Amino acid sequence: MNLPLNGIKIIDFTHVQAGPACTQLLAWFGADVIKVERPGSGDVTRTQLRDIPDVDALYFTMLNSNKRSLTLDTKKPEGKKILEQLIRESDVLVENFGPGALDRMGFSWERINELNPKMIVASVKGFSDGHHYEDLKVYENVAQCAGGAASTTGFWDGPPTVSAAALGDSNTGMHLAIGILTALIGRDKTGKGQKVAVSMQDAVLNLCRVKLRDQQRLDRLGFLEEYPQYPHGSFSDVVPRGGNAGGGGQPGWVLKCKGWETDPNAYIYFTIQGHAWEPICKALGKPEWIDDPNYSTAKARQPHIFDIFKTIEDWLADKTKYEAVDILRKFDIPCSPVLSMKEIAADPSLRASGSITEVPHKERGTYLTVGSPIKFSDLKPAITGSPLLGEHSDEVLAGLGYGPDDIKRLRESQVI
Ligand code: CAO
Repeated sequence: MNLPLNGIKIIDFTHVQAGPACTQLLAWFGADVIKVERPGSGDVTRTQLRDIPDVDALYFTMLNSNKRSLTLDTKKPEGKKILEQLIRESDVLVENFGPGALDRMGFSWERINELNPKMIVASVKGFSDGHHYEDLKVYENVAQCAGGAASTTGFWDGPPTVSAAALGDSNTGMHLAIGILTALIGRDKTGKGQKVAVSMQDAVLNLCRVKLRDQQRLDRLGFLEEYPQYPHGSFSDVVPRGGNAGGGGQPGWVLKCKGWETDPNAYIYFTIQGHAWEPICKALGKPEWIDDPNYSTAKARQPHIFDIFKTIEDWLADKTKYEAVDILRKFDIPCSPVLSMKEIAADPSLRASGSITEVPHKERGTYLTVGSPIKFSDLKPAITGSPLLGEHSDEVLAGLGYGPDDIKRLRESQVI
């Protein structure tokens, strides 16, 4: 299949999640992604949280599909030489090492630009260059705390809370992918490469923009009308944690359905969209609420919104989450069952669309992984299994002109 990124060669100098998520996306769309890994050990996620002894962990396999793996010790002179050769003939180098690691290895932006002025160098770091925390190493939850997500997630009577969604890792990788594609288009116009950087703090913040909106509204008004703290509770001078409240102008909450006592996910998310009030009342069998001045406007409803949610929960008590959504969807009410990972893994629609898919792996058999969430009319990426450590070393080196004897020697001296 002729894929849009065919012909784009990427040196994938990434590890853990943020960088690999970015390069995996580009590999799905046709780029030749060569993952450069330390001989003997490789990406740390190969061994983290293993479910099968001595086999690459799912953490690794689910972030590195469609790639090739080259082992290379880039601190050894011969390893550096090979990396230089790769840089000369590649389009993009992506890395997410700790601050300064690439420079210490001898591959500063200036040096790479000298080797290949068309090269795009894309980096993930915890904080932006020049930030007062620029020297810090960062993992997912650290980024969620630094980007404003943790202080605004959770319940008001509990501590700051991190999300299970990889806002710091995969989200930063997606931002970086957009940056790389933009730089590639820019290079078509200028003929020049450039440095592209995304910090995890900035990528989290970019998703928390409504909370920055709320801080400004709070500064001006002293309250936030859509938060559960309004009108009966109190506000301080910082955006509070709002539990499961809707983040836009629509009140919503996670509501119990039949079976919630034993099933931790027997819930739906229910949204009271302003103009859907009439259908909501009809769906709930409460037609008298439609014109009641205590209920008919969003403002009138807010002081007793939790009583309204309680009434909806009473209505939900004899309905499973699926039955409830099947009724509510007929009334055009924005809602969804709270789905467990087990339900998602078995969801036939997600499988049919390719959003989750089973792929073969040389050592673990097939494994379930995510496919492209981006759908195209003319492209359905085929997801292939992740490479074994160094699986493609020989073929990549042969492509650079190394013969079997050279490769044997490089292996014996642990350069690859
Ligand atoms: N050959 C030789 N050396 C290699 C190598 C290779 N193929 N690949 C990596 N190394 C070396 C690096 O050069 C570095 O050496 P120095 O520290 O001596 O310069 C060393 O390995 C460690 O790299 P690191 O600092 O990136 O690794 P770490 O485990 O200490 O830190 C992490 C991990 C993620 C905290 C850090 O990389 C980081 O902050 N990255 C930026 C933010 C980020 O992406 N975080 C996401 C983490 S989860 O997605």
